[in-house]
Amino acid sequence: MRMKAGVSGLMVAMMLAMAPASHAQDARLDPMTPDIVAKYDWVRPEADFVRQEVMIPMRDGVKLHTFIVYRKGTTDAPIILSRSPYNADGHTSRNRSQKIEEILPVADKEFVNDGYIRVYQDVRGLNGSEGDYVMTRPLRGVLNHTAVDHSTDAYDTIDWLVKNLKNSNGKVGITGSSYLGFTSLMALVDPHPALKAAIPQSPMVDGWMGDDWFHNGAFRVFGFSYVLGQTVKSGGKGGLPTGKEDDYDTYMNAGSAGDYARKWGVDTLPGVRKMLEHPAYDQFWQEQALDKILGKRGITVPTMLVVGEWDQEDSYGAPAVFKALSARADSRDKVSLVVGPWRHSGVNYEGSSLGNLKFEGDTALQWRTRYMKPFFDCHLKTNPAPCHTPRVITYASGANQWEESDDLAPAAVPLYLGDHFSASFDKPAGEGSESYVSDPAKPVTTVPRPVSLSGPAWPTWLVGDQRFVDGRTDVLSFKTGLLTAPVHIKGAPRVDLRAATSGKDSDFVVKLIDVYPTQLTADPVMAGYELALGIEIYRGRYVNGVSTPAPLVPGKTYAFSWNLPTVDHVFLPGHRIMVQVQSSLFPLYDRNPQSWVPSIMDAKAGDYVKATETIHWGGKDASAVWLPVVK
Ligand code: PG9
Repeated sequence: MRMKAGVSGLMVAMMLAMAPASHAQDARLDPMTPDIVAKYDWVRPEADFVRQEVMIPMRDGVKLHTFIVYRKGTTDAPIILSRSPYNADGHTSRNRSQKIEEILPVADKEFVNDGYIRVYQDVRGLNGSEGDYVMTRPLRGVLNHTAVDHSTDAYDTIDWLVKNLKNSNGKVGITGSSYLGFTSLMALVDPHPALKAAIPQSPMVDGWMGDDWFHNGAFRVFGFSYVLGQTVKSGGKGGLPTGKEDDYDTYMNAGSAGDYARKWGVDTLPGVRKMLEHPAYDQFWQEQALDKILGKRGITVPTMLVVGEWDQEDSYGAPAVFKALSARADSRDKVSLVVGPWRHSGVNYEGSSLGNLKFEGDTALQWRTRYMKPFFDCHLKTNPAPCHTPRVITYASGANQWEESDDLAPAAVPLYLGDHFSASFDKPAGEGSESYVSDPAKPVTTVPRPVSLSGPAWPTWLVGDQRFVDGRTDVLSFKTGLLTAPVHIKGAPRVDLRAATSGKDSDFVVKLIDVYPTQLTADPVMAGYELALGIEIYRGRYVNGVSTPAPLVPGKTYAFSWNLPTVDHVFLPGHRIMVQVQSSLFPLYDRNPQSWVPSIMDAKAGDYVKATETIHWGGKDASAVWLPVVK
């Protein structure tokens, strides 16, 4: 340090004292200090919440990774738990904000702002949790010989939470959509006494009947991509490396589902093999069907089941559980059903529109504030107001209004198919049939090509305008005249298709469609629109029993019968009702070879043959869609 003239000795002493000590220079990091550190706490002191990360021990010693989030100062608080395969850390760190409403999913806002504790947990074996992962792990019993399942894991988690969270009031609710809906339902089996309410949303209930993997025996090949992403530690994320091609071509070029799995190297994954090895409704599926399991046991915990009217993944589960529990005197009053105008899991997001459809305001928020919050409040708060939960809460699309009722309507009013492609509530005077050729080399596409099943169109494909198949000779469209009065349906329409095939196996797809007026100046996009209220497939080989596939007798007329998804819809005057029939819905579902093969998963190129499909109308074989008309 150079000194100015005249500086006193005292000043020199002071300046030396202020200079950085030489040992501080010595404390600088060695340039070769490794740069990776274990943790950064993004929750800063100014955050308006507490976010605890804990490992909760289960009865078998496995610890499950769990995040507990609540607003600072929360006391005497109910807990809402979700058990997820999709990363509890991610569920509780949206935006990395310092505001609680901004880190949690939007649907949690009303709860944490009203003093709830929110808990998200990684299911065993995934993300931060220990243990082995079995996809939708079956309950202990025939398929699961271990001591643990999602029912015990929920029990042990709830036990730990109520004993360790000093600011809780000891009451727990469970909720979540899809896989999280499945884990919510599992918690109802031998539930912990502190579990006071459940809201399973679009739960995966039966993977063969009509949830994620199969629908009435027809297989959704793109499930392999999900399995890859969820069950492979390294290299699994990002889906199959099929490129950006049209899925219609990609699946067609591969051949059968088994060929597709082999082509993309996923045939050895246990999750894929389990599907390939169980094409029929055998014990593997029967023993996992949660509607059957809960129907046998009943429930003790008040449960509100939720499903979207256009749920493209799990439309089957919630209504099936509602039906099974409603049939039991001990459970009927504990279960309610919500059907809203949503896509899969749409209830947790903004709900004022879906594709081209517009509703009256944010229907998802409306449900959350009018029904979900009061339901959890009345069961979980310390001194709650009494519960007034309607048994059935539905949004009537078409009329665009919420409805409360005691039950769905039975599918009791036949809408008959008739001559000249007519449809009518009156049985046709005569009888006859219409035919088409179904060619597995040119299956009917699910949505207009190019198809991307994992692309942005997937969540809204069910509300797409069905006019795109007009003109195909392998799609039959039967329709009513202009309606002069509203037709209100609330429940699951039932297809009764009297059909014959020239082949030995065949699929049938039925779409129930609201045809909008061709002049619609108020909403030109909807002019002439063909809006499906349900699109569902049925695999013919199961007509004599879902676990006993058998060849069809060529030319014999069968009664193929299956349900369309549960809806609440008003067909307005000036509209028409249409029923479309076809024999493929590709590439969403694998192609039926239409010749007999023991397992369609392994059909070979030469097995795929054209078949003539004949749909009967009138007389003793009167095809109809039975509508759950509200009287
Ligand atoms: N539908 C998804 C799923 C549920 C259960 C098993 C596999 C997939 C989901 O959205 O979570």
